[in-house]
Amino acid sequence: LPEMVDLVNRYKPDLIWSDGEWEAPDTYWNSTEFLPWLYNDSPVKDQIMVNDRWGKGNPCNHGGYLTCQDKYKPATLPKRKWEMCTTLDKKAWGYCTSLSLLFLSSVQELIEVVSFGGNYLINIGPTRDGIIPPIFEERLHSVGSWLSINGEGIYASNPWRVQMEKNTTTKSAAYAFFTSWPQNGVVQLNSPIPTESTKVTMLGIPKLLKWSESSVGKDLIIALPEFSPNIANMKIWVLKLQDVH
Ligand SMILES: *[C@@H]1O[C@H](CO)[C@@H](O)[C@H](O)[C@H]1NC(C)=O
Ligand SMILES: CC(=O)N[C@H]1CO[C@H](CO)[C@@H](O)[C@@H]1O
Repeated sequence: LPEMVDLVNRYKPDLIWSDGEWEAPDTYWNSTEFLPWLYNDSPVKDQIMVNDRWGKGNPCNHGGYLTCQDKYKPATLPKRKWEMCTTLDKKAWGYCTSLSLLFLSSVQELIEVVSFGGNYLINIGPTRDGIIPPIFEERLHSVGSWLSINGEGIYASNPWRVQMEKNTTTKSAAYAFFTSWPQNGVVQLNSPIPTESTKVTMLGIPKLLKWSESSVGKDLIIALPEFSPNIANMKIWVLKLQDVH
């Protein structure tokens, strides 16, 4: 408890990610003393955020936001803010010399998590002397360069009414993410309902795309640009749909 109080007073964190709670109840860990102090009297009481691992039985029940178990991914839209915490090395949270099961890209998982209203935490293990190996650096940079073009559909977005077509929405637009370029150059979406003022663009490309509504099934049919742009070397493109229901 004194160490936790010291950490907070000294470093004034925005977020505390507690772990290892399963060994004992929250009363044993003194979480029941620490958390009230943190939220009521600490120097970070107005901005602090915590996860849900503060004692046996807490995860998925109590907490600032829910992490449940590692690599947790809900099947339906959760009522509360949640987080998927996962690793770039499929097998390890710490640095492991074999690195044999490295994920090629995290962007697809990122958009799935965000479409369900989650936060995405990617763990990488630094080496024993504190270095982030270049292979991890490359993976993180590639997520960053994809976000520099497509982040508009990720940051400050809220889950849309439909998740399976992987849409998120801000106040003014819905975003549709797709991961394979259709051979006929046409994307067909059956959830968004267009209006007379609907505008469709692809993030990273300035011009408006042509769209129409199919007579059968009322699908929104969108003509993609003639060539598939190589957006940040990643085969995940984002359509921005303005004025759809
Ligand atoms: C909880 O706080 C008490 C009183 O400060 C202390 O004796 C005990 O070691 C703390 N428990 C843990 C697990 O840190
Ligand atoms: C989880 C969720 O919202 N699923 C919905 C996704 O969209 C399909 C079809 O539009 C619905 O049937 C699902 O319920």
